[in-house]
Amino acid sequence: MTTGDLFADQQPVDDARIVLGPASFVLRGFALADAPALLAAVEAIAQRAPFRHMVTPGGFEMSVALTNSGSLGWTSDRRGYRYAAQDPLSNQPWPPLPDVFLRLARDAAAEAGFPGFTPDACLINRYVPGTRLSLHQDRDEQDYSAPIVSVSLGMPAIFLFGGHKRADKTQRVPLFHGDVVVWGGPDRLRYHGVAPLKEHPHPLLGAQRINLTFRKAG
Ligand code: MD3
Ligand code: FE
Repeated sequence: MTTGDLFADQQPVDDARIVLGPASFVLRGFALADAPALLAAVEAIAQRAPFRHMVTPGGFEMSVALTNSGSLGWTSDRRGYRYAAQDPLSNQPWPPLPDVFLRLARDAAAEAGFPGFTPDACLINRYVPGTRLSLHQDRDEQDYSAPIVSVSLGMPAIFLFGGHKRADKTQRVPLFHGDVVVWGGPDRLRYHGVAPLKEHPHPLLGAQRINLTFRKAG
């Protein structure tokens, strides 16, 4: 028996990266040092573009609250999902991407093999205990060759990483404060979601989880 068999049910580790798929990596703690600056920037963004519960085209209110930063922001209503340059609550542009966001997204993407990543959108999701995100694909962006970079802050969550079909088996990946995940190439359109959050209060954020996802939407 090889050590590969012994650890067959573990994720393979390559330095501090956990390999989720052919082009998907967890960078454990990559954003830890920047977390206070990232959270201060989120607060400033939320003063101009408050967190809100979007309504899906099917008429359901999402349990996750969200806002956006960048030249494009993701929105949803009865008419569908789309990226828009203006916040529909204010009819003003979304707050621009702060330097600390841009630098972290670019550095994390480069670390995972995607040099030159320049996002134009950051979706900011806010979870409280019991909140979940059901399995979905992210397909509202123009260019699937760009990766998505995600930053987890606050309470831990179980990320569900599926395959290319909704019914494919999902891997359960715990994500902690400061973790960064990069998804690209052949993994870009895989189904994914977040299991209902358990209450594990975090020193900086209390009973909340904030997730930033950086995208090239336009
Ligand atoms: C894998 N957010 O906002 S981020 C989303 O933790 C979203 O808030 C989750 O899914 C969260 O759409 C997960 C990670 C993520 C984002 C996009 C992906 C993983 C992805 C696209 C393809 C594959
Ligand atoms: Fe998603």
